[in-house]
Amino acid sequence: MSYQNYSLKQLQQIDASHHLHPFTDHKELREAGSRIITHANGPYIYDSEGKELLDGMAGLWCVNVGYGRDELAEAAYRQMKELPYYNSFFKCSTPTPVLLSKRLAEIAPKGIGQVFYGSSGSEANDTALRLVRHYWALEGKPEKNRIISRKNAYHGSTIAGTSLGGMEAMHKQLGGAVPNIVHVMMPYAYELALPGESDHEFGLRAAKAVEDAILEAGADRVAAFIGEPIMGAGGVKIPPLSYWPEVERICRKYGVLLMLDEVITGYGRTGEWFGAQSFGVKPDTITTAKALTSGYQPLSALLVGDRIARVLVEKGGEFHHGYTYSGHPVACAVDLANIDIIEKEGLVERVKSDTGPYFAQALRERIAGHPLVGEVRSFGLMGAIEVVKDKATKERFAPSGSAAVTVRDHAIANGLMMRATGDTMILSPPLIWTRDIIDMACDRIVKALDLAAADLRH
Ligand code: PXG
Repeated sequence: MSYQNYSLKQLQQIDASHHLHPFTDHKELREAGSRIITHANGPYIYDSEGKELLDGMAGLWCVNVGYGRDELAEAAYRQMKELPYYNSFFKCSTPTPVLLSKRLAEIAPKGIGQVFYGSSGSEANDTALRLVRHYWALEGKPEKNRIISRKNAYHGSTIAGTSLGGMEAMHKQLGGAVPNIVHVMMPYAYELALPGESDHEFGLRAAKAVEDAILEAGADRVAAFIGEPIMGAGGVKIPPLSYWPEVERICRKYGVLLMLDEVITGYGRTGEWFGAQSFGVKPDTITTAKALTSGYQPLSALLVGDRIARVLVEKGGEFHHGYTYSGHPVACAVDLANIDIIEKEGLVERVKSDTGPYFAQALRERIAGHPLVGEVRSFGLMGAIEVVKDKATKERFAPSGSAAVTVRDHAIANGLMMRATGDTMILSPPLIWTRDIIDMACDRIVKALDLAAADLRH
């Protein structure tokens, strides 16, 4: 590629003139200019000024095997030469999605053996929404079509994704969500637990909100409950261990399907292949994307449980839904190579028994005591740091969200790419991070917190 012929300034000017970015205030962006990432290797990304940054977010929660993997590039190259594209409509198929479906069925929780492909998490959730409604229609219960979700959930940015999600600002701009989706409280103990309430009790109370919503609508009107095992974009909100088994019990009691959105938690991040396994629940659908290909190709896979698949097959009738790129051969070839790497290098096990516990300990021992930090929490290689003005009262800095942005900017200036969401700092690094890299990241976080504390005091 010949971008080297352009200066940083020129690239920024062209970007500002022609490129509309996602989730961006374009006035602000055009004043500031964008940060242009030009290449990457292993755990590092590099910008057009040559600055090296440790990528604490694995791209956008996706580059689980790290950057610069020749195997993935070669898998794409080979597949493009052999068969760059053919569709899987009209009773056609191509070899790579066939083989990938078998592979995914092998690593998915037991009883989940079918796969529907798309190109993004949003598309997969659109599929999931249609599929559960279609399932109940096939079962002769078309009025059982309501979906229960959570406030502050993120399920994508298409109309279905936004509607399923519980992000207020997104709903406001949507001007009319898909009907019959309701949102209940999230399991976020740090802000929502009552004084004296244990984590366990809080988890049960948050699950009870799902039962209340089912009872309010009437169980014969509720199709499914959808949730991220750990809320990601909403701020790495880790539910108490009592939450998911209780949600599952409630769903089973009332005949409500359980849909897990594992676009972030899937493929090793929690120390198991899926968050479902970490929290001990058996969902009816699992939405996956992102780390499915470690972000090297756009691909999503909705994993579908046998209960739903059986009805689709037994009752028949067309499911009127699909995408040009459903089962794209190149994306599926890259995915097969990606799963090979995760398996060969034992990355899931490494997160569970080595780097995950070490990460938790490092956050606890090195970050939690900082005066700006209200709480640290992590699960596997997903972590959050709550930024507060007062540790004891949990008072935040005003305006809301500004303090975390200050910390983030210092982290980036000191060589660590992190995200700030609201007043929460987030980490979701590649699963190739070692103990040494975790130490290096913590050094940079401590420095960023110290510098931010000095700024915020003024
Ligand atoms: N579900 C979950 C749980 C996600 O995190 C999607 C669905 C949608 O995936 P696509 O591929 O359509 O983007 C996501 C995506 C952030 C951020 O700011 C998070 C996501 C996307 C963009 C930004 O943390 N998650």
